[in-house]
Amino acid sequence: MQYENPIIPGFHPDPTICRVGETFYLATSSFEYFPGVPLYRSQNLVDWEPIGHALTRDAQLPLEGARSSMGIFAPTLRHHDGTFYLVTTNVSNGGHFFVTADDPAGEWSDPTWVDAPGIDPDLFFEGDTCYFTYHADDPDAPIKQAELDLATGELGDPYPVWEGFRDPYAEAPHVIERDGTYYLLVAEGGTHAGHMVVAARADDPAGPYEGCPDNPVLTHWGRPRDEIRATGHADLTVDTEGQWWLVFLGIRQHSMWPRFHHLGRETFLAPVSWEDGWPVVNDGEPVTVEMDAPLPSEHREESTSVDRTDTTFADGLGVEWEFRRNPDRERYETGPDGLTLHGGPETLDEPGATFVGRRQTAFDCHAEVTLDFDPDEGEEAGLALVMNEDHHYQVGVTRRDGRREAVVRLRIGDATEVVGRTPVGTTADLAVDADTQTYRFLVDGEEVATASTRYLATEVADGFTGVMIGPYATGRGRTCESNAVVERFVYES
Ligand code: 6LW
Repeated sequence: MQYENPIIPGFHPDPTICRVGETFYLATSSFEYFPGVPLYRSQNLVDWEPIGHALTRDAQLPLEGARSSMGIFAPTLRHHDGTFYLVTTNVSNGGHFFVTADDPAGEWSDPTWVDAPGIDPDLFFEGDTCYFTYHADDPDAPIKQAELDLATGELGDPYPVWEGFRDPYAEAPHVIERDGTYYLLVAEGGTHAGHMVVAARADDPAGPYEGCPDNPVLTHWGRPRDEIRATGHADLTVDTEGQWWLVFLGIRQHSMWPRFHHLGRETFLAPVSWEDGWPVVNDGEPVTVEMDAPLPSEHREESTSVDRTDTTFADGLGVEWEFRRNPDRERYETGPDGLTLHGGPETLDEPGATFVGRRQTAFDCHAEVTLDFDPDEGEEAGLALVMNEDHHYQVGVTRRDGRREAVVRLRIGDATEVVGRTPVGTTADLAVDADTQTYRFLVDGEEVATASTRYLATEVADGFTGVMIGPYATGRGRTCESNAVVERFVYES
């Protein structure tokens, strides 16, 4: 059956997957965004339904002071004895912890904290033992393991399980069992062009592990012209037909030179076969956008090509919406008028700005807000494209020298520039039309300015996330007196 990669487009790095019955569940890392750790569900590994987040309460996800691309790093999602476990690391507050749930679409527990260094924790259950395997931030022993007491979060004495293939910074370990053999998947080479997946196996979950003679089992290193690059950080699952699958992160780079990517690291899928007891990914071939593989159940061709949000916020914020760090909830009111934003003194140049976004999931997309806003002098509200506090673009309504106008402002590192202005009424349609290279900003249907996508790309902005699109409001140094009402938001790729 044909399917398209990425299976979950837009900023969805470090995917982890498990299957319960005929349903697959997948989670990705979320860094400074709240709620944290988005969760998805699928029957066929290609059509994924968002079912919410694992970390929905401030007590689970303290992001106070989290710098951009810090906060929540890679998770592992597993199911054991009727309970879902999600283990991850808040690198900004508290370190490793796990939460549990009976239904991943429901509420998850408060954290059980686990005291160990490093990132990328994994859980593997065998009998009454839970093995906690992690990147230990120790070049002499990058991947360590210890037995975990699930009741207390206490760890036994850690021990090294594998020195890795060739990179002292081996990370992202996952232990998976197949036919009585224990496999260790690890990422090496860093999360950019050198990224790779390497494998090892053992007769016991605690090792000793021997490396696959054909490592790396997946890499796009050395393929600079491929659209898909940086493949790595993988997790394995098997479907009900016994077909194995690898989910992993990758990037889709712009087709022109030099290569940039601004959608972030996305989630990809490839089939896995086994030869001499070792995993072979996609028959040893590079992963492509168009794939053909024996999916576990019917896949509706058209379903993955359109990602659409069209909302008046009458039912509140859907699961696709996330805030940058823990939000001041009084600044966001949904109801029959739409989403009312109360701008604070913070602009998008600083943490705490009034902004809520959803992922940009395709190079070619359209986003639009219908905004009802009559600003006082210096107040502003509109539609923003955000990578981080130092790299963001926005089209907003403001008042300057008594005149109400729409402005297009670009923040690119140390430079901030207003690149377009036009008079505007108290109700305005503010839109962005995007393709691979360019964002076009429109006010009431008329193009006001354009900007290159490349200056929001990871290669410029750095970091682990991807562009988020959504409404913002700011008093630009003081609290807004005027409320900005987003009557409607539309996003379509
Ligand atoms: C993730 C680690 C990594 O925890 O980046 O490049 C971190 N590899 O595995 C954030 O995605």
